[in-house]
Amino acid sequence: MAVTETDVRNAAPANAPEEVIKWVTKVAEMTKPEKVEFSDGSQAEWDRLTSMMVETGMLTRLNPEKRPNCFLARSLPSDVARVESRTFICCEKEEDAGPTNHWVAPAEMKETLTGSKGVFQGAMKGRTMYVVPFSMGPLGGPISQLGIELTDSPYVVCNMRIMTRMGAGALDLIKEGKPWVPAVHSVGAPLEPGQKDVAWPCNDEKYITHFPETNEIWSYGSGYGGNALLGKKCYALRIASTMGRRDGWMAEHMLILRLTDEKTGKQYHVTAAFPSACGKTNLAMLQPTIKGYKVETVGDDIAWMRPGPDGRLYAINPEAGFFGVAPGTSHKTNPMAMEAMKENTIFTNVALTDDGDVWWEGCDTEAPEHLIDWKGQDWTPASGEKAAHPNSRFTAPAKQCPIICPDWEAPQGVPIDAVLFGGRRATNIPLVAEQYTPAHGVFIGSNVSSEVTAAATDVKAGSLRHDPFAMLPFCGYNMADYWGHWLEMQQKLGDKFPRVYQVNWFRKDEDGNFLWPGYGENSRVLDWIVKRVSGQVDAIEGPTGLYPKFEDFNTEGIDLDRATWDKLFAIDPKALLEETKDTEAYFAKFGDKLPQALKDELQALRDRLNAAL
Ligand code: SAT
Ligand code: MN
Repeated sequence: MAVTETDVRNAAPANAPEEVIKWVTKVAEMTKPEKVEFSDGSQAEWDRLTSMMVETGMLTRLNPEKRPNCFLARSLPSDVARVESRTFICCEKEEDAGPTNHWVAPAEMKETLTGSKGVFQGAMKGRTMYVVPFSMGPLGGPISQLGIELTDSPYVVCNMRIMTRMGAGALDLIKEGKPWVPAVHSVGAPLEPGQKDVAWPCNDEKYITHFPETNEIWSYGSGYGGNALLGKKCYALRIASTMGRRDGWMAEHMLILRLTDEKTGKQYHVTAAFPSACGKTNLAMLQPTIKGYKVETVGDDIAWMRPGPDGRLYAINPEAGFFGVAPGTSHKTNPMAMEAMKENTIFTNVALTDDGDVWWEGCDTEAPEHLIDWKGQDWTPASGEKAAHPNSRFTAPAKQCPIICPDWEAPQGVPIDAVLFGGRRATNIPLVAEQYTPAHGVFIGSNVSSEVTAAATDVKAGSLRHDPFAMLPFCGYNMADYWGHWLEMQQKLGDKFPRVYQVNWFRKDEDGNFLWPGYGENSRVLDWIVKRVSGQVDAIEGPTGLYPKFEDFNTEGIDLDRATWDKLFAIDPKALLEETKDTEAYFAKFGDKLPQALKDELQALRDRLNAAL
């Protein structure tokens, strides 16, 4: 029996607005779920759904003594990360999506998705359609935004409960008439009567689609991460970036941290953009190795920033949890993340130990004699394969991080003092460089490139690619217009706009060894940045920006000699001049939309490099 409006009405809580009931009914009539359920975000609901998934084999309950209220999910090998080639921006004009996005006209994509032969027709057959109201940002906050995700995946519901403020409170705000974004998600695996479900339903055909002009999200075929948790990349970055452009704010792929100078009590707030899986979570939870500083985490992935009443730029973390990369995370590299995932956490695609705990490459312990790997197979150290997928993840509540900032839920956000851009660059990009001018700061962001990681399935890991502002797969409109928006925001805020820094933790020597220890030692770089923004030290003019003087850099307790320092800042002007040709070609893709200021900055860089030859 098909779900009717009456069924939806009966399933809906008292605070469900009429327009929501109408919309849910419409989607149910098309996708034909067996039933509809409204999520309230309660513990009872979590307990019920996780128990149900344990029964159906979608989740494994971990040992409650080692990991209370924690679960492990294993996806299909064909569904382990974002799929950029199947991610679409559907606006009326192709040029508004720009050359870095996949574009399909809205009407055409709607036909593919919801037309009479559309993929969503009957997509939820045999499944429950969950109605998941959520807020990105603290409930009712001035920078926060609302949404409702319809999904046929209980795994998504439970992840959304960790990653967003999900449930009754968000629906109350929608009832009050606050705007909200409709987001529809299906794993694309309808069940015929009597058909047995599989542990990880999904479809080989995938569509991750965004309609920025009507603020809609439709996602089909994947149950994994950013493809399916639609509040994250789809809403908080792609849709929100277009909203921000319209309304004078910014949605950025950035962590947010607070650095407190313990001597003076002065607080600084820093945001930092790195491509996916380049250690943003580690930097957000940094344990300073130098004395006198305390770091607290506001967010590890996304920042929404708005000018505040004092003309400064204020940031909130729109998320409520961390969806962090597991491999490489240990008490050595990130003890605070390890603490955050002690309980109430969903692990996806890590390995299972014989005593019901989780394991991954680069965790605290050597590989045990036996594991069940991420594919559900027996594994031994002799297997020769990774036990955990390189993009395996933990979904953990942010409030469980021991150094979560007391103001992480401050509705008005925290004032930003500096913005960092980084990537994985083995050569030629110095440890840290400060912008010459605000426009140079935008040039630095536009010129980010990085060695590709495992966060997307369909880009070649290890290759170097442009990833401007670490937003390449996340900008909901033309990237050149996005650069223009940055320039505009800078102009609007004048000298109150945070200074931009380029950082590179990943530089290697001739033998391929990292020159910089990274992790907690990155506090030394933050220390210099703080000294700069508070006017305590001056800097050296270098070809790519302003560099620290060796004597101003805190080297106490670290074995950093002058020779290594010189290597960390060495520039090969010839090689970089060569690279500017590549930047020029990249910029040329944007045609007339490329802001003149960036052309000028490219020329200025060339002039400085030529002078350094
Ligand atoms: O997009 S995900 O949330 O799956 C992970 C990422 O790319 O940072
Ligand atoms: Mn990310």
